[in-house]
Amino acid sequence: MSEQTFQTLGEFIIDKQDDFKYSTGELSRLLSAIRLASKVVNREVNKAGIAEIIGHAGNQNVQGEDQQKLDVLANNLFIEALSQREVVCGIASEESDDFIEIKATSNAHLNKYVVLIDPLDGSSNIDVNVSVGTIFSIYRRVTEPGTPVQLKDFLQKGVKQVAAGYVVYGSSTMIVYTTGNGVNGFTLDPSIGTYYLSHPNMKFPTTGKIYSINEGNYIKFPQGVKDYIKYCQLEEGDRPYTSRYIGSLVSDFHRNMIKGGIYIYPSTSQSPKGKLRLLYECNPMALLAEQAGGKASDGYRRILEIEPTELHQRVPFFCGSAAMVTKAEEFMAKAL
Ligand code: AHM
Ligand code: MG
Repeated sequence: MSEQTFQTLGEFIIDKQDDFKYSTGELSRLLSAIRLASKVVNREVNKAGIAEIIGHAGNQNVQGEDQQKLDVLANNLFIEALSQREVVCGIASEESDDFIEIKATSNAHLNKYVVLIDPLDGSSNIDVNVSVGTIFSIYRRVTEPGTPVQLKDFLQKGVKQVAAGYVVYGSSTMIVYTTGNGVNGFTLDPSIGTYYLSHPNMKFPTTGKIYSINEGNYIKFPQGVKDYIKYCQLEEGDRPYTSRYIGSLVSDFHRNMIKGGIYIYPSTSQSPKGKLRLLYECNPMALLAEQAGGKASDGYRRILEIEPTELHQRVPFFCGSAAMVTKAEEFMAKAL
């Protein structure tokens, strides 16, 4: 197939602009900023081994976890790209304690959007050459354009997202996103730095045979999760299922969306709220899952309906093929 028959991400964004209900071209500019920053991060991730930039930056993020140099770099690159398009009024990042206000430079552009981002998720995988990802979530601000952005602009339910997506820096680099009209995936041709539409209208198979969970924590899991794991392992019908856990949410989600499967990061006896962050990780993945015909829950409730109360809030996360998530929820309810 000649390259002319492929649609580039840039063309796709412009083509789909009119499908978007606000249709002002602003969201297109925002997505273009993410596209550009992802290419720079991709370059840095790819040369991490040789550039000797692997390692800890020496400070910790707000959750008290070690922050790696590439996290800092990716954070800065995305913030810089998003700040320059006259569209975004505020950015909140998993790597920063508080949100950042971006001031509009002219009245013509009273920046309307807030972006929440996990710039480099799964970064503990970098020094062993395993895939990492960027996750982003976009909302329209709820406060008046032209006034300082406020916390409440960020603390919106996931159902209010106008777009969400991820970049997976894997054996090939892909950007996968939704603006509420299905999910599309684009693969980067690194030789010319262009993303091409490679996975149009992505859909989770309604059920699957893969379960992804850090089983090493089994002893700390709630009874419902333990029972569901035992169900996955039982020799009956199409079971036992296959266990696959990369430890990189974006990659585990991406594989499960293509092959059919469930990802679970439950509460544990040590971390009753689980590990993953509602605003930077779970909401964007939940919107993608639902837009692809899948399902996302905290074991009992729809993720997208949860009212956020703080920026770095954590939540248990069950996400993937709809029938599998429903089955896991049944086990959770039974064990109550
Ligand atoms: P991070 O944001 O600090 O990188 O943590 C999120 C990651 C997910 O990508 C992954 O699924 C999970 O943490 C793995 O955690 P664990 O090592 O506890 O299984
Ligand atoms: Mg993360």
